[in-house]
Amino acid sequence: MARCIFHIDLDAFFVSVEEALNPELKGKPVIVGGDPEHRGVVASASYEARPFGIHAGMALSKARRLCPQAILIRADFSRYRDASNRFMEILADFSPDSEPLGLDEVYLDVTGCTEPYGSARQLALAIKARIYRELNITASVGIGTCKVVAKIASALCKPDGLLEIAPGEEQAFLNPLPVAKLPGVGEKTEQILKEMGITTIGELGLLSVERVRRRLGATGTVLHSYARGVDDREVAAPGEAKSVSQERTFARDTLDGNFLEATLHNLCQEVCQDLRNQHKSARCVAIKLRYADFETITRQVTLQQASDVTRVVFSTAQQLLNRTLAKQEKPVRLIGIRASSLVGEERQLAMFDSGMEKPERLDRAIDKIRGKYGPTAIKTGGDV
Ligand code: DCP
Ligand code: CA
Repeated sequence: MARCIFHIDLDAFFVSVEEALNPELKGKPVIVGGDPEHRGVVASASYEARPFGIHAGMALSKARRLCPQAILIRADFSRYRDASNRFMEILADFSPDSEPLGLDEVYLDVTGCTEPYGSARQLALAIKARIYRELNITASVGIGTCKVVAKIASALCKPDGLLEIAPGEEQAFLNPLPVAKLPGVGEKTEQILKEMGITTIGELGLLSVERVRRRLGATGTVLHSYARGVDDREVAAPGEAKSVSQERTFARDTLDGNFLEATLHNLCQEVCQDLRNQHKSARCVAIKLRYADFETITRQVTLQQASDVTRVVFSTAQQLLNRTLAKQEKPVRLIGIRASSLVGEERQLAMFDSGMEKPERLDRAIDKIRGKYGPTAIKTGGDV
């Protein structure tokens, strides 16, 4: 099922907090910044100040030259922190899955939460209305099936906006936009892309990923995926991972089942070791395949019992892989494994406890060796 992700960003945040406290400021060019006598810079500019060319990061002295009538307010962070806390509390009433990106910006995964409101759009309107009622601040909301689309959408509809990109519309939405709209493309990257003849997101997506990677390294691979509307990152507060995953992109697309299986085995070992390090077990195991044409599929099963055992997770993943390969003969460019529905370890197993099953003992012995000598020190063969 397609995910439904909101990116919610408060408009002119510092300025809006000041305006809520002092409504006389509304409708006027207002700047919140540091100390003008000490080379302060603009932190936030009201939408009325922006047509003068004023933006965050600009020297206050310059902002004053551009718009002498602008009202300048010294930043008071305790106010903004309070407003931010209230903003986050409001969002928690709508979905448990939120990921703050700063004081005034949040991803909210509302997959499965929209029904009581009628639609994603109605839910977004309800959130905006609640924020406005309680904080007297407008928010802009981007709606998409992945983070990158939601984030770009919210930026495009500011201020007080709402922009929904329906499932399947991602590519058409992204294609005509300038590459600089992609999160992660700064001036330097924009310049490099320009030298490659690329100015729009659509053009970036059409390049071969190899070419982009050669010029921009690992970042290039990620940007290329985003440009194709492919972004599997989940919404999770830092330190609260809901899943553990690993994936590999191949240098060359492959149809070789044995090779895919061997790669999957290595990935399972890494994922299970992560689980054990975090003292977690997983109830769900999913594999992901991305084909040469970028079609991406995931196949998931629920285990009878939560597990962190490599052999258990691998044999499940292996079955999923074989079933998928039997149905579809298309070259694969990426394979991934994800363990989710994590539960804490019910029983803390002592190393080499006599009651331990053989595969568990083996995993723990490997963890110990890897802990000592590094992750590449040992790998079990494919038949373990
Ligand atoms: N901020 C800052 N210095 C910057 C950029 C931002 O202190 N260079 C602070 C002030 C902003 C807040 O972070 O109010 C949020 O940053 P945003 O980039 O979201 O900017 P605004 O909320 O001010 O405006 P917008 O309506 O464009 O989101
Ligand atoms: Ca903002």
